[in-house]
Amino acid sequence: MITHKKLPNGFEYIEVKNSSAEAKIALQGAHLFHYKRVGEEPILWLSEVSDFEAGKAIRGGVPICWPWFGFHQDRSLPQHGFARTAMWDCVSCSEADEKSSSVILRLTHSQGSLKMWPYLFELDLHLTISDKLTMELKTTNLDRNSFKITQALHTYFSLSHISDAVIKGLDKKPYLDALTWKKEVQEGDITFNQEVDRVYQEVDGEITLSDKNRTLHVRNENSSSVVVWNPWIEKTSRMSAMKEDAYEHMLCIESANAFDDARVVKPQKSHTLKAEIF
Ligand code: TA6
Repeated sequence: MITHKKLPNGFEYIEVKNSSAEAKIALQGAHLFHYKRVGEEPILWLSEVSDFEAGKAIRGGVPICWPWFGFHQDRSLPQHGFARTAMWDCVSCSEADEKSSSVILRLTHSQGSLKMWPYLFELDLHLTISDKLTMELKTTNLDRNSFKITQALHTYFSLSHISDAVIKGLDKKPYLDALTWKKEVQEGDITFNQEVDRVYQEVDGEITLSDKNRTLHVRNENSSSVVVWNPWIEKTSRMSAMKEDAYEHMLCIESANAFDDARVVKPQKSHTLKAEIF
């Protein structure tokens, strides 16, 4: 069952329920803020103090960072682009069968977007909700000129506890440490006992995230970069819409086209960043 809903403040979202999973997606930012398989704890982390307000990004779930990841040269422009606070249109909602539902949301250029980024575009997020979560972010260039994008499906995973978390699949991968801006190489599995903010490059295989209760798999397509982020204690205390212990139960593993993995999209051409979580 797929239902359009509104919070008391008018904030709109789509609720999906089928026999394998449930999900909630805000029209603002095409922001998936809840995904849970039947009989399991939620897979996505959502801040208990997140905003659900026009113009403010939801803290948690899967924010869409587009058409730039991170800071823009012009610091007056929003970190992680404008797509996550823009209003998207619902193009289609359908149920393949009782186990799988599909939702497609679309963002196109506007007067507001052209002031920040001078290109004509169409951006679709296609979500397939079943016992596997599939996210396909398709950028189509409607402009006469090519444009370059960086982007991320900025997924916040929910954890039993950060001290239980182990990431596998990035051994020997180069990464840019965003805390020092130095290039490093990963040795072995990733575990957490301090702030981590890294952009892994040359990623070409499956990644797993294990905690006390489960192992999740992340598989990306048309992407060779993955961001791993946990703000730990001090950064969490400076973050918006996060309780001081939030870092203990969230970890971001972001399917990206970031830094060296930026993509140029030619006129009338498309690029689709795909992530599967299962
Ligand atoms: O993806 C990691 C990161 O770039 C961190 O540096 C941190 O800033 C995080 O994103 C959250 O950014 P936000 O703009 O949502 O507060």
